[in-house]
Amino acid sequence: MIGKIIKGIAGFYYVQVAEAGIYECKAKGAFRKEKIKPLVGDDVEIDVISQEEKTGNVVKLLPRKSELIRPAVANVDQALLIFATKSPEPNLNLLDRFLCMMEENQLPITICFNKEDLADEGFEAEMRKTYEPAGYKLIFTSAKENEGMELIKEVLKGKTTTVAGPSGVGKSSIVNRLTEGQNMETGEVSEKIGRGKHTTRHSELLYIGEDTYIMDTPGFSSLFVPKVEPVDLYTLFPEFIEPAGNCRFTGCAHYKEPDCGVKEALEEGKIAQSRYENYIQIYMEMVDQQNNRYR
Ligand SMILES: Nc1nc2c(ncn2[C@@H]2O[C@H](COP(=O)(O)OP(=O)(O)OP(=O)(O)O)[C@@H](O)[C@H]2O)c(=O)[nH]1
Ligand SMILES: [Mg+2]
Ligand SMILES: [Zn+2]
Repeated sequence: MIGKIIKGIAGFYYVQVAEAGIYECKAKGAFRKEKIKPLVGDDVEIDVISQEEKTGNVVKLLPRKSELIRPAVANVDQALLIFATKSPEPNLNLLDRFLCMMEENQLPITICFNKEDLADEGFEAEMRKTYEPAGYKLIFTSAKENEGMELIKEVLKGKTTTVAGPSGVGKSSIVNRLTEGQNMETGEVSEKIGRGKHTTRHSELLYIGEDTYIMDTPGFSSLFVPKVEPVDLYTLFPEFIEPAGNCRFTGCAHYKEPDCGVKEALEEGKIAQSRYENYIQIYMEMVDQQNNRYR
């Protein structure tokens, strides 16, 4: 039988088979030897062990349309990147790194700022000014007050979407609003550390409506660095690409070079200051890492 992994916990994979329901499966020995770890979202072939107890073995992994390492999910069509307007304070450097990672994986992205009920005046306008030039769709929501859920539903319709974002921003709270009933655990934001208590520990695929699925994922916030070469980093910042065509030097790092189209766009306000600064910071890290490699 063919099914989809909707959850993986402690060596067990929960496989949804269309009409038949959910089977608790282990990955079979031979299959494990290939060292490919099944991911939530994977389409798999299973052998049923017991029809009564709904148990089986995962025996084959079907080809993946897409895969992400963090969060570890397969076959998603797009990402919903969720940050909070406050509590935890949005870290735009981290946000830009998430965006780079999604761009690298060629996943369409929508940015959602949740906890709109806590937002400072002017926050929305500032974020629109920062991220709309890159072509990202922005949604402002409050899971608490059930605001903006229709906007999210529009984006999700007919697709499989993974949520991503730091802990405590309200990913599970939003997923709960969208799924009504199949409740995900949510956790208080710790007063002391200002982030969630990592309540979501396993990714889970949930059904929302016809052909429409969402994956709730655990929050994470380590500062990952893209895999591209430093000279290509700007290609992960969509609004840098056109201006970079005006740079005098090929291989321009858009840093100290004269006659740089990206810096001109920055001065003209077509690129946001924070986007440029985060680009430079990530660029420097990548160069440092490369130097360390050859040392
Ligand atoms: N004020 C306010 N609080 C919210 C909102 N959405 C969620 N919260 C609260 O924020 C806290 C964290 O929410 P979760 O949904 O658990 O956050 P998460 O992103 O799933 O966190 P992890 O699972 O740790 O990654 C909970 O106390 C929620 O009640 C909102 O729109 N406004
Ligand atoms: Mg959660
Ligand atoms: Zn340049």
